[in-house]
Amino acid sequence: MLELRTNRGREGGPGARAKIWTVSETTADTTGQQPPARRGAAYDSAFLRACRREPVPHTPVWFMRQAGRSLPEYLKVREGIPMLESCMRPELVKEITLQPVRRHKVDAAIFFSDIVVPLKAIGIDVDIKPGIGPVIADPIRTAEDLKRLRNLEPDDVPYITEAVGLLVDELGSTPLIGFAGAPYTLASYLVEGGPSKNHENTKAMMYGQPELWAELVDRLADITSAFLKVQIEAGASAVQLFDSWVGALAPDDYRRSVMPASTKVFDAVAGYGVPRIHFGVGTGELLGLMGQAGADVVGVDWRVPLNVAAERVGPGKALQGNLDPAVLFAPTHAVETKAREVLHAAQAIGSSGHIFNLGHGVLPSMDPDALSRLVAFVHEASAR
Ligand code: 1CP
Repeated sequence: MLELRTNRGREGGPGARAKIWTVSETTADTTGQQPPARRGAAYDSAFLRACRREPVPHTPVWFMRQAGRSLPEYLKVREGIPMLESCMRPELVKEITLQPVRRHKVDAAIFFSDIVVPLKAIGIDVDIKPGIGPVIADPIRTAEDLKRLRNLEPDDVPYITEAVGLLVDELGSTPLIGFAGAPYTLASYLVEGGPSKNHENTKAMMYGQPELWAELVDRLADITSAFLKVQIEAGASAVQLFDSWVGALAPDDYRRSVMPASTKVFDAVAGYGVPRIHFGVGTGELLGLMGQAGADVVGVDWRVPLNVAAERVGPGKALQGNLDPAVLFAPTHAVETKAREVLHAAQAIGSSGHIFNLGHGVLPSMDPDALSRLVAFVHEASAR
């Protein structure tokens, strides 16, 4: 069982409400006050230390999509509750977020939500259909459609603030990662109307109506920034910007049509001082640019070894990844051999600055025990 500690004690004594920080407090550091990332109970956790490229007692590990999917206890508490509705129930969000931390002993929790939650919160008709993913009733394809994308206000998502607050109180020294979808990936759902293999409509707009496209991703950057700010101000100690499908683009198109919007998001949350992680699938050719967009940590999928990724990203950034998720279906000895290869390749980054993860998310049919064994193995094999 996870030992549930409170982070309230340090600042205000047991029972005191965790302090909610604002950007002005964290950037106007004239009083010698430190930003929240330095004050939180998780500040010295292996995960946050690795994000800052500081020495760690062991390589920290967590898994993208660790909350939900493969866990029987998740399927049980979600029974009969539609996905998006479950994201709006703070007690349920807290329970689902904690489940993989208790079970696998991972070094960080990822907030249970979805990248389309902020879109739903501003009134977009979106649903998450079982076995499909997000489906948008009226796709956004014209300047008129764009008017439906208004800014997100904190009051639109009170359940997020509440759930994050509940979680940081329970998690104590275990960091909570907040997240959002990056402008390109969100745009791909909005323009296509749902999951898409080739992103035809998205690219047609990007190439054929560059001004409309720029306006779309700029608006999404503002919505995403607002969504991340809500999570940070409520106590998240790191954020991950998922650009899952941006690997569909060539570097020049990324630089011209996507990078300005992603940079806007990273700039918007820079003042908080919490580590910013950036991840996409199939982004081997984009790793350098994705780092330059403003990430402190670059997520790498399994197609590029971490030592090669380190060269592409350049100095000054931590790396996260990158075991092929499918390896988890092999016998334990094979999982350990492949995990050791990841740890070896990561040594190229230096003695610190690596967060172990999968190259993409946990798959629904994965054996949860295999994930728990992998966490223990990474901790043991990397112990300094
Ligand atoms: O009913 C269900 O259980 C639905 C399955 C599910 C879950 C558990 C969806 C639908 N979303 C989620 C939660 C979720 N989504 C989390 C939870 C925290 C964790 O990581 O454990 C996170 C981080 C996401 C983020 C997300 N949603 C991404 C980026 C991460 C990634 O995997 O690349 C994307 C692309 C989505 C869209 C989405 N939502 C759900 C599905 C099945 C999809 C992908 C659909 C597609 O293939 O396009």
